[in-house]
Amino acid sequence: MIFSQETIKTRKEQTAKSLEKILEEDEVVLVHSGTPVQKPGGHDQTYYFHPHPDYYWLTGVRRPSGVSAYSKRTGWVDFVQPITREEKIWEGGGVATEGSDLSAFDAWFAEKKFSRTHRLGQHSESHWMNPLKDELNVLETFNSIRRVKDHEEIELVRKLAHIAGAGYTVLKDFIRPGVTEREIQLAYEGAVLKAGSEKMPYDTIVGAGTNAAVLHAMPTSRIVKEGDLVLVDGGADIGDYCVDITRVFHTGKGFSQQQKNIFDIVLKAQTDSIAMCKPGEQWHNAHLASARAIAQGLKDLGILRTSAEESVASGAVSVFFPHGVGHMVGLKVRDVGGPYNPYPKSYAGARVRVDMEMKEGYLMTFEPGLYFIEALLTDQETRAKYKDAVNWEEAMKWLPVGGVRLEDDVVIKAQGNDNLTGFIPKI
Ligand SMILES: [Mn+2]
Repeated sequence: MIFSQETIKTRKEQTAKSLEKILEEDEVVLVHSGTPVQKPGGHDQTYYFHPHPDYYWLTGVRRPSGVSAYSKRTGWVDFVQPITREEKIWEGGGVATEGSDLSAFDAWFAEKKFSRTHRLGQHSESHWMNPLKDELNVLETFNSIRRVKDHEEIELVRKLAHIAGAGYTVLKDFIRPGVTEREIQLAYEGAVLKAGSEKMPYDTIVGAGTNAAVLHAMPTSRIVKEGDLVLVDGGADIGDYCVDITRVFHTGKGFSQQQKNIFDIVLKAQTDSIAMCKPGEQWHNAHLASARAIAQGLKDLGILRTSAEESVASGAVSVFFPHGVGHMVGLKVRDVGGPYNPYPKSYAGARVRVDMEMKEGYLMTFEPGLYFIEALLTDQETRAKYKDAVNWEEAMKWLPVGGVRLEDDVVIKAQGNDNLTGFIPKI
């Protein structure tokens, strides 16, 4: 168990207090762990099991099939799958967890005769009993607590930041002309796994030269050339908790003037958004702060023709900064990001999926980026839309830079945000 019993107890008490306000006397909330997914044609093989984050956060238990039930009448009642004989033989046992035997659940549930059941976590389709809007109410009550990270969560992520830091330290010397993107991936992942990461929280992104402009660049056999900028977006993971970090590297002799110009703009975009993001602030204002810095920088370089304000208002800046400035991170790389929002609004031309007010204790990534994406710069529709706002001829000259993204994981605080990954050098 990563989290102490005391922390788990606090989480349950806090959740119960909030659920009490919205539940009727005989309603129940069931939080499900989920079941492993079988590999197609894999017979007895399953994909690596991740307990549903809602269940894991609440219980600290990683076993499949568990159910935590809450009602005003019963308080929290846990049902867990006992460790089987097969598990002991094939997998070496596992950690026994507290709770009633799962086989007693059906009888318990029938006996309580709850008037309504709300289900959270991963459960089978046949368990779906309530209209969606009821689920959302319970889910939002639950997630509003989960969004605020507790002390043990923050300390775990801080530890992960140092583990990832070991990987970035190795890359500083490793990235030289002649190595491939794949070798960079292996060097990074090898270092963080050695340093204590259990697995990678997401596919490590490595982009050299123009590949740095590929937002989700998967490492290829491309060989790093003298003067290439290399972008690496890699994390570290313990118990599904993670960090999400992006840095850029040069090949040993420093950045070219063009690369440095773009780097400086992105660094300012990140600093500006982190500085203005306080409890009570809307997250989309952090996005706008970064967009403004990028728009101003591109105006100064003669790549955008319109003023920073105009480029943000028209969305022209999104030709170079096409994604949102960040997301909630912690328990998985996309942690509970905000109330269910199927129709995200656009800000500065980019769809910003996380759109909510910041609270003390939220853990957010700040990852502004500035890219020269050939597909976008040559797209006829984009060119027509921002015809006069962009100096297209000038923009094309910057294609070899690829792109720069800088990403850190920051705890929002009333007095000075806590950048957990900020100690990892930016250059
Ligand atoms: Mn990210």
